[in-house]
Amino acid sequence: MLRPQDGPTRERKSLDGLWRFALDAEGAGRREGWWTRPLEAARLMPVPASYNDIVPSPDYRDHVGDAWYQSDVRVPVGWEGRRIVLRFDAATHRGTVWVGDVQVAAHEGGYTPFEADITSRVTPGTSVRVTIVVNNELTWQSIPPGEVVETPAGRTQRYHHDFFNYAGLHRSVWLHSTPHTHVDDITVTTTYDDGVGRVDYAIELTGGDAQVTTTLLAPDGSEVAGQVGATGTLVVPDVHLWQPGEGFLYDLRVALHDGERLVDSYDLKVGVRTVEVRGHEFLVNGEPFYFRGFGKHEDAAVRGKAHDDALMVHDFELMAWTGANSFRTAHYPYAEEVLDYADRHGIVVIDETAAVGLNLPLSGGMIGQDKRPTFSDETFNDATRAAHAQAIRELVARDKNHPSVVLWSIANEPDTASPASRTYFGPLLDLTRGLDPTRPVGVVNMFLAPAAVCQVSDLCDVAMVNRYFGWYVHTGDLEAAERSLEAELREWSRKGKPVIVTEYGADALPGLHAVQGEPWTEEYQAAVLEMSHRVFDRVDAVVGEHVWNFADFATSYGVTRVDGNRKGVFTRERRPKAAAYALRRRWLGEV
Ligand code: BDP
Repeated sequence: MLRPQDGPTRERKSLDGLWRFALDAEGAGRREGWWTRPLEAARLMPVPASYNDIVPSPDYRDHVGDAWYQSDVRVPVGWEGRRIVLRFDAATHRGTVWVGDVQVAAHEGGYTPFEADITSRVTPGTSVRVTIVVNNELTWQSIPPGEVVETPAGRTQRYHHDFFNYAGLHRSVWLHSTPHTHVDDITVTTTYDDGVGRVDYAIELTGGDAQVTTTLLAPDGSEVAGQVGATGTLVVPDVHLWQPGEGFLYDLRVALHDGERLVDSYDLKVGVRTVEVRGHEFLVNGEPFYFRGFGKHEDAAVRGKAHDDALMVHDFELMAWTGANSFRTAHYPYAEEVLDYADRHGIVVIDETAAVGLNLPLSGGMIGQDKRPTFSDETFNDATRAAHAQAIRELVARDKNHPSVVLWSIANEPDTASPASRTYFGPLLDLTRGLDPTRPVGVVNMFLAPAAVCQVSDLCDVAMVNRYFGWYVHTGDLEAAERSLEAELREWSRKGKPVIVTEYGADALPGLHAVQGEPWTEEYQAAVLEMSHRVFDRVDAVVGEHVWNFADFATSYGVTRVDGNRKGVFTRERRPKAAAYALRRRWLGEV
């Protein structure tokens, strides 16, 4: 699905701002038709934002169920005769949308966009009521999953993943217009040989017939290649590659013509690069690439999981300050603005679905609390897999053209010690490869499924492993941790694939210091990283280190969480802990 853009044939209008808002834990709104009238007893809620921390009340923070947003939207007068589309960049975890009294869209999954053609429902120049009910319940069949349980306190949301279940309209809302005959989708794949680039493209158009032309433009606006036809190859002499550290981008301009008349036009950024796994190596443009960086979260005070350009640019600047060259979108697809930024700056991305917590023996760093089997008819079943498959389809459809994305992660730390995980994941890995044959794919492994136990590692292209030696295992004993980490990574090396350590680290409370190696101190967190780095440097198959986490983040409550997860090398306010300086020393050679 193409993003809205302004251009010679297209226009977009942001609907961000303050919307009328009402919580509806009882689900009355769907029975009573709240979309048919102005929301009663509404308060104003910012969009984009998670609603949970905006109002200081457990009713908001711990809300389970429906939440209604409503706004009166004026359709630009100049859009007469055009196709008009309403788009939500995200509604977490599902949303149903009405324009006036009519339902126009329903979407499942809180981290991918959806839209509705509302041309027949609106009149340019007039105002229309837009209502969306957003629901945050996680079930055995949602991605991510969870379980709503009845407790004396009422309905309570439980989940096995380690970040707070923020909800609401986390990303922008758009009204946009296109011509009726328009470019509906673009798929681009790239390669090069001997200095000559190839951009293979496929254009889908809808709404009528038109002649398709494609032009590839250099950043100075000069034309480097052009072609007629909905599918084809653009040949780029003296290609300037997209490289880690140098986000060189061309513009692919797709134009639809009816005779001389321009019908539609869409510009897509294109980076020419290749990705390949060969033996123990992960190659970008044929060169071994070593991932240095972080698992991140979309998380900040007040706004929760909302996208925010100021915070995004600051996070990228801080990553650059540490010397990072890459990150993983743990544990869900991030806002598209983040991938655009990564494209432009040559930052490498591991792109992850929201399939986190498919692991009943494990929960937020605690083991053995839940004895039920992970995969069964009553727990994660065929319907879960169908929802998971849809999450993969939407991720690939959204992000397939980003040069920064080099690897798909279709799940974080599922229970791959269970034999049933193979039947569950085999078809999903095949599906991903079918959707995108150009990128490797994997499943992020957890410590209960080491190399000899994991049921899916041979189905993955890359070993992505999360390990907490020195923290959950061998707490406070870095010598034992170093031996165990090395032994384990050597086991993984024997699989003959590149190994990326997608998580390692330790919690630290900023300001807590000790001269001895005491867990929770800043010194100990830095020492765990340094110990891990010594091991990584001894094991050739290790081609990447992503510290968990870039910054402290909110979680559900638990005895191992002190105001959230404190494994950030930055605090939640983005102040550095000692570990951030340790990374600068390693990644930039700064002393
Ligand atoms: C891993 C998870 C991650 C957690 C982390 C931790 O992948 O989401 O936050 O451990 O315990 O199990 O800090």
